[in-house]
Amino acid sequence: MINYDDTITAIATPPGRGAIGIIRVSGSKALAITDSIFTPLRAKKLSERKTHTLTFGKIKNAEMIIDEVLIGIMLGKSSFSGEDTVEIYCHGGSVLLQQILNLIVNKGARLAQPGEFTRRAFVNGKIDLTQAEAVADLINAPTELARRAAVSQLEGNLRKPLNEIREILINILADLEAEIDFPDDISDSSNKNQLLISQLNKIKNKTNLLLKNADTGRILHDGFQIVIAGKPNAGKSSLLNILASEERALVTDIPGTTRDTLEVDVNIEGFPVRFIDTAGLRTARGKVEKHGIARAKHMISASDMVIWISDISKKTPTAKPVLPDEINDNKKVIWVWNKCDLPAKQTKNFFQKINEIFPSVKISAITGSGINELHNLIAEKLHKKKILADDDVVLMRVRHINLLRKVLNLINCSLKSLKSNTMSELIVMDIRDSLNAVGEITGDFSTEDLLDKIFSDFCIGK
Ligand SMILES: Nc1nc2c(ncn2[C@@H]2O[C@H](COP(=O)(O)OP(=O)(O)OP(=O)(O)O)[C@@H](O)[C@H]2O)c(=O)[nH]1
Ligand SMILES: [Mg+2]
Repeated sequence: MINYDDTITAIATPPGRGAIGIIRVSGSKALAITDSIFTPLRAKKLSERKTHTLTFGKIKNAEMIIDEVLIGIMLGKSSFSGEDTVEIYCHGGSVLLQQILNLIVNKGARLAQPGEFTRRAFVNGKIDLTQAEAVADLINAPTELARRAAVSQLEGNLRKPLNEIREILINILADLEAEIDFPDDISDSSNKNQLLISQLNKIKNKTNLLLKNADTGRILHDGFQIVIAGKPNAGKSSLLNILASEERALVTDIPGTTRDTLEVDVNIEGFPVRFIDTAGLRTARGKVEKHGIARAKHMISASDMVIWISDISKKTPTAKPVLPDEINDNKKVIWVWNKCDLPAKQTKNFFQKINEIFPSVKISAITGSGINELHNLIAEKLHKKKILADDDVVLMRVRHINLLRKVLNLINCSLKSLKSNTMSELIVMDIRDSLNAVGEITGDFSTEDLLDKIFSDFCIGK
């Protein structure tokens, strides 16, 4: 169980050399501990200074000077964590930072756990859980679009509609409970039912609106996985290299060159896209290739999209396209004809068949022709999921999405119960569960285990 009463400290800057390094101290003894190792040049001790001031001086271990530093203090509620906070800006050497950190720990601070400063901000009521999660998402944002979505959430754009839903649920609950406690008071039950239905529909609309962009949010948070698959020698690795703009994968004219999967991250119109090169699919020759092909098939089934790459200069042995069973949905396939710099050996009929089933494009991974068209096809699929406006709420975490789907289900159940005149007690239970689910998103209703899980993904010092 985490203790929120002690004073915590951590290096807040990444490891390695840098112009400056930052150490954070937060808690009731932050000022006293730092004062005990700090000699200000002119000004008063830190504990005598006002909030949001900077003080220049020296960090000393007994009489030995460790570094010249600038120290910022933010007191009580006005700090990020909601408690007295000291930030030491020193030179950015890792030995130096470690030494200052050790001094602070020796004076009574505890090393902070990952995300513990943010966790304290949450516990002290400075932010709700959606905003705490947005802090991590902002730091991890792989693209500009993901950054915008995280900032929007940090600004409270998810918190606000959730609070509105919560208010409505609380009102409904109060009315229903009153009805159960004082059944004789029901003056106009059909009117009341109408009101209840309209309130429930209001929640339903708000929840649906939040879930509308869930798909986009998941991609911004987790990335969009595109697997490049096909027969050996079709040009998968060559395509990966051209998409990555560098020679990442080994290319040879020997079929079966690629055994393992190879990943490259590319930004396509703001969406973080991961292309995965895989082993060519055929009857495996040897143990290594067998493992490689199994891995390729696993990647195909877990992917968001498959680029099926086919050599246009080779006659296809079957009259119909044959794709691996792992492609469980034809809609996630883009058919790419590669080697268009060579004469095509396909029948007109076959081309036509492909065009009827899949979006397709002709490219040459050697000359680069058709790559723009392929890029556009991918972007088109992603654009369908594009965020509409800057302040649009985009659910980025599966946790939020699942809990809101639960709310939606419960509200639908309540609506059904009302129509079939089921007892109010059952509706009350559903409304209470909805309230708890909303509370779990915002953190009004949370357990230490849940908080441990959420904050363990954070950096140390945040
Ligand atoms: N003419 C021509 N040759 C290509 C093209 N793309 C790839 N090749 C050649 O085809 C051969 C196989 O290319 P790779 O990119 O290694 O093919 P692969 O699909 O990754 O093959 P495996 O890893 O064996 O499954 C190499 O000799 C490439 O130079 C193309 O567009 N045109
Ligand atoms: Mg290859």
